[in-house]
Amino acid sequence: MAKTSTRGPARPKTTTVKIHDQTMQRGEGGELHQIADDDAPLLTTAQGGPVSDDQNSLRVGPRGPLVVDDFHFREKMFHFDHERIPERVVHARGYGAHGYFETYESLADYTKADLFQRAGEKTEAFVRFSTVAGNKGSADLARDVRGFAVKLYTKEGNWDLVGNNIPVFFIQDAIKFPDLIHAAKQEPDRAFPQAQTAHDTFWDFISLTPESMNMVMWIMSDRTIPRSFRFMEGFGVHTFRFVNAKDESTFVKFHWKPKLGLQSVAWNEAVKINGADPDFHRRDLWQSIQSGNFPEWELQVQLFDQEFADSFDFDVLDPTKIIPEEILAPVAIGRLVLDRMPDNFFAETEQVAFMTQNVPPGIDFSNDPLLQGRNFSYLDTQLKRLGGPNFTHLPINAPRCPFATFQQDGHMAMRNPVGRANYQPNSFGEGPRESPTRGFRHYPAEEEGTKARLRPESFADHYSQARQFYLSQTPPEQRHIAAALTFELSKVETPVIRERMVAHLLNIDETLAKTVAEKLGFQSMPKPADAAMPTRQDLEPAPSLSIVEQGPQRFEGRKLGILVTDGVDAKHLKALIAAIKKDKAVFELIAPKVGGVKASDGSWIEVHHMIDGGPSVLFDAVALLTSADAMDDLVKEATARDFVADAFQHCKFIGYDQSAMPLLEKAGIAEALDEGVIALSGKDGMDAFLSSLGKLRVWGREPSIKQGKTSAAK
Ligand code: HDE
Repeated sequence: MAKTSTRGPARPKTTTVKIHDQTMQRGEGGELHQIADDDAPLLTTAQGGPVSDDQNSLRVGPRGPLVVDDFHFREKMFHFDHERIPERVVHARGYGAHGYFETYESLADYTKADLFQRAGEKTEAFVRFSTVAGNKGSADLARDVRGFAVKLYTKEGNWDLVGNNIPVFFIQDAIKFPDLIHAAKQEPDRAFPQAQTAHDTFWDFISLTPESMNMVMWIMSDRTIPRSFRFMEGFGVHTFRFVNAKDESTFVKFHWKPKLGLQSVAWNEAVKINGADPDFHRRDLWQSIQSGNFPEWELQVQLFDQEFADSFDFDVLDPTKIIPEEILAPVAIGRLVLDRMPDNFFAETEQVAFMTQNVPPGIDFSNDPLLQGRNFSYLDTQLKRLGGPNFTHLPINAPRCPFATFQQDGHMAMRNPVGRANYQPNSFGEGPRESPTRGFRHYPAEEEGTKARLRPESFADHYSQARQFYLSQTPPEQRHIAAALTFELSKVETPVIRERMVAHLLNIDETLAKTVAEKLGFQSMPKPADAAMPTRQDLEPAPSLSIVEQGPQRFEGRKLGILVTDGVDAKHLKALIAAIKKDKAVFELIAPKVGGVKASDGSWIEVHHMIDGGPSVLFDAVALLTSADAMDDLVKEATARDFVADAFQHCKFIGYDQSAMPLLEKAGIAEALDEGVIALSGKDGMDAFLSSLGKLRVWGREPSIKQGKTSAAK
């Protein structure tokens, strides 16, 4: 029988090493140990037990088996194996930030909601932006609707305004939502494509759902490829009610307007951004908040009564329709500022639970069947995702106002009521009480009718607003819609689905339908789709529907990419950077090597990216501050040529130092220079470049690029 030693095993021999400014222990196997000292806290298990060694699991002999009484290993692995929770069934990919909402003026005439009673009142907020179809790890610039979900922690409980960046929706009845989402997400047999609608099942469903045609125009527009969350509008979509202290109701539609104006990217650019930086939108929000450039939106409301609602042919309860802002001007009632990133993505952004049914007294629902279906659905999804009924105990979901319920127990209960009476009424004088005056009272709408499954006739006009949206776009935006439809339908393998879509387009705009049919290579045009109601031809175009019309006319909040080389004129660079900062914009430097460049005055300039890592798609405009000496090498770099060619193709403003001319030539644009390619020579050149930047894009360049009018294409 082997002798058992009464002594413990010999302690492994360790040596002390210095790595940068950290003192560590190197174990016998070469592994590094960070040992607790007065400055660093002691590592423990989740039960609080102190841990002696987190690098090596417990084993018998140096090369022997692991042993099961290693409770530290077991607990660490157990927890790791359970780190994931189900991703959201829709809107899985998202990013959030904290901030506040500030009320402009009292809205007491319209609503008794406490947050709208006092001018200057600030209410804590959390906002989560998202894409709809893609999985949690999908790229940010998928063509998709963006979620714009706002949680306001009011003094009368949480108000969740769970909206999108598009004011209409695909369907009119919540019962169709599972079908829509099944069709949009990856196909069930092959599990692709994810995060895109360019596939058969989506367009099959859409082409058989005429009520989605208005939304189709919106999703094929550049609204679904936003440049930044910061440059997007948000919409409550449905008609809600404000209810005042006299129990009078006013219909209300909510619109978030970005202070920095609207902006989207080009489709070819979006595709490349997804490769260059799949976290483009996350990084953008992170960087702007961390650097103190807090994004801001104004909350505007369209207010109307039943009589006004009745003046339309369409129904204000139909979420596929808008009331154009030109017909009913929105009123600004407050502003939302995002000024703090979460400390922890999972704890806050992933675990935040939005629910449309969270409304404070003074805000109520209309009979929009989509909204009412949502009010029913959102609670289930939180239970599934967060694992139990106590998700309101999580700090991100807990109200900030005092609250008291008789709810108890359940998974992970962290907050159980004290005392004997856990019910009411009770004889012990314990626990919270209801209040007929301060409590939420549902608006006493009078309803009547026969119980039936039906769609009202007032929901039957599927094309008029789709046409109005299309006709409200500027020519480049109309081109983008045609191109997007062509691209998406070109990915549809079943010809009859393509034809059915073009048949719908014929009811929207004949030129659009013909353009798409021609680009798809149709041999003949289909007949227009059978329409429940004819398309109205008399709806006035509404400029508020165009992104370009609402452009900011300034470069604030945008990013200039400055390509520099050794020998860059230091004074010139400094002047450009100062001017960009003055415009409240930001810049990043790109160079052949990430270590930096030596400027003309001998100073060393550190840069943000090497050219491969900082392609021009990541910037709103670019400047080429080069030197003649560096040009020989630079023109040989394919990525440097792409940097310029892409910026040109994506209709960006390009400022260049004369030394960069050979690069423009190699990029194939030297002979196609237009008003967007500006020589930075002298103060005049610099001023011309800077004052152009606010236009953001030279869309007028686009047709000539499409026709290949660059020297490279000749
Ligand atoms: Fe949602 N939706 N939705 N939705 N929705 C969810 O809730 C649902 C709809 C929207 O950042 C889910 O917590 C139904 C319209 C946003 O966490 C789920 C219907 C609009 C977010 C759900 C709709 C939205 C969601 C999935 C049809 C724009 C992300 C995870 C009646 C006005 C919120 C979750 C976040 C999330 C159901 C339609 C916006 C399953 C049944 C219309 C921004 O409950």
